[in-house]
Amino acid sequence: MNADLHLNAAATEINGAHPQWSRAEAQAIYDLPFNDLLFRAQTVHRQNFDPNRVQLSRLLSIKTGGCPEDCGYCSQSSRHESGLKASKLMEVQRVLAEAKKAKDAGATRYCMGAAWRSPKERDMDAVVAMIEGVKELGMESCMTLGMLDLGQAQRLKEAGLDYYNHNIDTSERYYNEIITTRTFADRLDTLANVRDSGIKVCCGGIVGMGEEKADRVDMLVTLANLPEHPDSVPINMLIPIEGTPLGEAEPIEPIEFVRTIALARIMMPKSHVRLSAGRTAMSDEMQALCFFAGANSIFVGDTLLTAENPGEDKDTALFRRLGIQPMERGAQ
Ligand code: SAM
Ligand code: DTB
Ligand code: SF4
Repeated sequence: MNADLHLNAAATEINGAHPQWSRAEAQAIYDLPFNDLLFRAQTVHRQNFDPNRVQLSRLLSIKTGGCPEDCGYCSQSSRHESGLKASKLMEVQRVLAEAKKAKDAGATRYCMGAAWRSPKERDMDAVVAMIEGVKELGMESCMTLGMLDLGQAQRLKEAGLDYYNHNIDTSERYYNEIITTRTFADRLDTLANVRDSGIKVCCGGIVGMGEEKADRVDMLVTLANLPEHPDSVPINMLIPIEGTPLGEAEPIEPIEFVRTIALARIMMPKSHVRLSAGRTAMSDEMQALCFFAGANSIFVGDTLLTAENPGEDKDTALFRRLGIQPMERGAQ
């Protein structure tokens, strides 16, 4: 079947909302000849964004390790022997000093992550102070603290939180192979609470966890069929961590990864698709293909939460070679 046919056939409008996707439609696009897929993804990208601008986010782990959850990929779960040292919630002033450095290095969004199942009441005052401080610096704020009920989400919104990251991680079908301590439905509940409180949603997943191609497609179909598309869609490539159940996982084939990015771009045309974890294991050429396929956000800095990231020098050099400019704050 040719690409144009899919262009017209794919996605059905329901009640004037964004198009709903069937698995079959999405799978057919994922499977297009690579050049057709990339051409189409780049066309959608150009209709919605400046193709030569990429948004820069900076991550900080505000509470590391000792997490009660059993996510099979994660260095921070207390159930795996990753050798990571657990630490307590960071002091607000230290977090804000790091945020200031990130701002000076060009990041427009500051993302703070905690290894919690969900935030505890006793931690909320500090978390609120962190959000307020990041906002005062003139950066967008993002947090990822685990599950939230509606009241917690509303409290974060009142503090001025712009984005909340909570990933579905994989397809509903494959999910139980990776995490048993919280369900796929729990994840969707948290996403609904975040959305209903008026905070923008950042939601994506991980590829390269031994899933099938159909799982990658289904994960994106779930995201694209949410009541609203997430504002940001982080696509992480598994960073295999020694001592975790996925420490020996086979790396994903790079072309499959690029296909995943392209499908995300096509199905969620106005979302920022983030080329997220795993860039240290990618060649410059693979990253360039991901940008061509519609990725337009990255994490900068030499650490993510606990794992390595390429760092400023490498990214500056890559951007120069590709003629890419950082996106301004709040710009498309
Ligand atoms: N504890 C919170 C939670 O899980 O909701 C927030 C932090 S958690 C580390 C954020 C996301 O990072 C996970 O949902 C997962 O998608 C991603 N992630 C964690 N470890 C990873 C790894 N080793 N490789 C790739 N992505 C990873
Ligand atoms: C997301 O999707 N990726 C980021 C962010 N959201 C919080 C985290 C990546 C973590 C990579 C592994 C680590 O640093 O421990
Ligand atoms: Fe805990 Fe989040 Fe890691 Fe899961 S991904 S073990 S919830 S820190």
